[in-house]
Amino acid sequence: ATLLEDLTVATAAGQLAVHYQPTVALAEGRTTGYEALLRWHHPERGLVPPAEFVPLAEESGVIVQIGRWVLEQAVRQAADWTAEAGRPIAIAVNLSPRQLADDDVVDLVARVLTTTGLPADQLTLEVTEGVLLRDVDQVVDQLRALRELGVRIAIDDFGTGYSSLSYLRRLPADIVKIDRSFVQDLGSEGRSTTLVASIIELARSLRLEVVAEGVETPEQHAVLGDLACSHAQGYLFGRPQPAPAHDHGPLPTA
Ligand code: G
Ligand code: G
Ligand code: NA
Ligand code: MN
Repeated sequence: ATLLEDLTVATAAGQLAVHYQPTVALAEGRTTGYEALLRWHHPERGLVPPAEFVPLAEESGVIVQIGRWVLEQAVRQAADWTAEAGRPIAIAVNLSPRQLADDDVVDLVARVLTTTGLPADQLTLEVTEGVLLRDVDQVVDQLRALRELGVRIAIDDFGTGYSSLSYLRRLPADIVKIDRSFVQDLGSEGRSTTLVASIIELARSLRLEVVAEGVETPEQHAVLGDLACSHAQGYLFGRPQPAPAHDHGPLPTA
């Protein structure tokens, strides 16, 4: 079978898993939420990286079904963690261009929030500049409708695209995630530090929250603290990991 044929049955076969990576509020130094990251345990090939199968899923459209499953799992998990922790635990879910273009996405998100009881402001949907390669007016309409539900929108991998500033202008957003390629050189390379400082300042002026991605060292952490960066993710704080194992069962469909 081809990789795509295998992927088409992977959800039903229980081969997909959602892993969770913490997001930390730097001032308080505690976890405020998690990003959901998809994993595929292929029966013969082993762990297939998302970089290999997400583009395939996107191109074929299978991402719509898979993405719905990820959203259901992740939002349910955040609702459980919130109940266990006794404080709000946020969840960020990646939304591909195709998923965002899907007519049902707003209803789907609304239904998953209702079913799980997770407050809408605890869900962030992450999009990349790839969404601008589609019908921009439709994308903006969908993002507005999602925000009207109370959900937050994050621009992922910020700074790496050809048009980062233009998508800040065009897309309704609440959060920018600074791509890890900038964070990598923090402290050791003057230009990267200046660039990250500028992105943080820009975000502040636009009243956007900032998440620095890919923080691996105490030095990077310290520089981000000096720059008053609000949130961060990275191996220093936690790797993507499976949620504590217990079966949540299928979500009832409305
Ligand atoms: O998970 P890393 O661990 O390897 O993720 C690699 C890429 O796959 C990232 O660009 C990430 O945004 C994407 N990705 C991971 N999980 C999902 C998902 O649930 N949906 C979509 N659309 N992309 C995902
Ligand atoms: O494109 P997106 O930002 O959604 O993808 C996140 C990717 O970054 C995932 O593949 C995740 O496993 C990876 N990642 C998360 N934290 C770190 C880190 O500290 N270092 C590196 N190298 N990768 C990271
Ligand atoms: Na992401
Ligand atoms: Mn990213």
